[in-house]
Amino acid sequence: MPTSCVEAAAGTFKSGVYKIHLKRLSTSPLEVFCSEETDFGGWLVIQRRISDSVKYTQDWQAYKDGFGEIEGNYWIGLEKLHALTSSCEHGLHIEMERFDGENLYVKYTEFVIGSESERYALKKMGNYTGNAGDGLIYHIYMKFSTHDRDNDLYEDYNCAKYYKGAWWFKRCLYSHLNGEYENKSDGINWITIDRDEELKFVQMMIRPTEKCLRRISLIN
Ligand SMILES: [Ca+2]
Repeated sequence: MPTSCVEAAAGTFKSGVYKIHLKRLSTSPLEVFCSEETDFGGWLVIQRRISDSVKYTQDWQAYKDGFGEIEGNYWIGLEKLHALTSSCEHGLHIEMERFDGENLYVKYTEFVIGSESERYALKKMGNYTGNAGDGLIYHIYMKFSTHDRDNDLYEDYNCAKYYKGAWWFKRCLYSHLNGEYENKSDGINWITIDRDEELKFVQMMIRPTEKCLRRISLIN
């Protein structure tokens, strides 16, 4: 059983739903969407926004477990994100599309999400490359916040409640990809593109680094 999209889609090089095995998860094997379209493929989709059909104003338990549809609007779940990114080094790739049709992306060489006792903090991001600007570095070391679990840095203010979503909020944000779909002022936002613009399409994906893949091949 493959442990990543790199292995799962290696035979076909086709995007789609595959099963991978995760030692740390009781829900293993896990069905995941692997994207082969971008950057040599092997990317596992952890979040996607394509329409307003799924609400992202969900609570802590929903963000922990995951919600949505694997081929549509989707959130993989923080527990899986922690298991994946803490077991082996991963990079992060985010694809974004503006309503005028322009495609933008960002890439980070590392992506590590802490455990639930660490409030699923954004622990590592590595180096940035891309053409959308670095809208995530502001959020490093922040804990994850939902409307019912306020872990942001404002004492008397609930960022998740105000921005109707969930993210690694600080005071409050430079990006928020779980924002409301088609909310013009405070929606799905990546501020280094434009503070008052919301995005038509977003897809967050992770992939094991070469270092991780080398280690796996040595163990097996
Ligand atoms: Ca607060």
